[in-house]
Amino acid sequence: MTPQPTATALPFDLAGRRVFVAGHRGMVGSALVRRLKSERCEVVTADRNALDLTRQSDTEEWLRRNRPEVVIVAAAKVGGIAYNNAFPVDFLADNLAIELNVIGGSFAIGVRKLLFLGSSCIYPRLAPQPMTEDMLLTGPLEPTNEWYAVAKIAGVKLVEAYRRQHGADFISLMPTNLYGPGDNYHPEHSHVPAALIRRFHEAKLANAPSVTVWGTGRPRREFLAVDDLADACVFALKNYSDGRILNVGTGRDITIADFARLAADVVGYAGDIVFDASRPDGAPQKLLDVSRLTKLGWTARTELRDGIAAAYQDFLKGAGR
Ligand code: GFB
Repeated sequence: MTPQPTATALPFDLAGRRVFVAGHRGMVGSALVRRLKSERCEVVTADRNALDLTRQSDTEEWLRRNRPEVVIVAAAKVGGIAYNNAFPVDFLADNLAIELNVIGGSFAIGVRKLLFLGSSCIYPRLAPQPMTEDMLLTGPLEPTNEWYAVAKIAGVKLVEAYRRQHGADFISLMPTNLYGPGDNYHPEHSHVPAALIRRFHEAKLANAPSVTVWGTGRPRREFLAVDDLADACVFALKNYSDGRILNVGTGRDITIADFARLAADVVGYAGDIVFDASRPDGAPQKLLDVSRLTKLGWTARTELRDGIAAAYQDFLKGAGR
């Protein structure tokens, strides 16, 4: 039997609700678990060895048994520019499977509210900057991460489709590039903030005369602290119910060269920075227009330098090993 949607009034109250954070071991999921501690809700999670979200019947069965009322889809196969480029099947197929299973399974058990996390790479490579939510599907994607982007666009559309066809209170947020505690510090698979924290740290210890940064250093990126994203997710769960996607960022970007200098400074590396232009730059600029979220009443709080300093402390605590 198809569950009947229950109209949800805003603000949506999280108090007393069972909230499933799918992907709680990842950087985003663990920030969500931290943030939800200050809401009076019950957080439920599933360990990877107990539940593989790419398996449909297992996921459906888990959801039926655990009956969350709220679901946050923070589970995804993620990685930086090189990882995305090298494993197209994994990025496309795993993410599509997770989306179908978690979103479809949530609807099947009558979940009251679901939040899906997309990515700023869903927008066209050469979208006018800053990118508004309306830029979705207006041009070709950046080739280095189009597999991931196509999967995330499918997720966004699935959420929209459940709302349109069944009136489900499902929403999608599009975070910009993220960094923070719990990041993946793998030298090849990571995103640029974690990669550079590790590389500058190791160069500092080795007294290396120079550090290589991929690409030309000219691309511009907007970096959001993951704890700010978690706060935006809680804000959106409570205050947003609309089929339109919602960008989450700081509204400010920086060149990779300037970001590398900032990271080197935070880590305390004083040697040279050289650029390896044989490595891909990816999209020339990714800056989100965050005015819709700002008008709703949410803005990012963490200054980039402070956030990178906190991420470095996390790395030093052993997260990077
Ligand atoms: O973080 P990143 O891999 O993701 O790379 P994207 C950002 C920029 O940093 C690119 C440069 O211009 C890279 O060339 N860069 C410099 C480096 N040094 C390094 C390094 O050591 N490692 C990495 N990784 N980059 C991501 C997607 O694209 O955007 C994700 O791959 C996600 O899946 C995210 O969608 C939002 O910004 O290029």
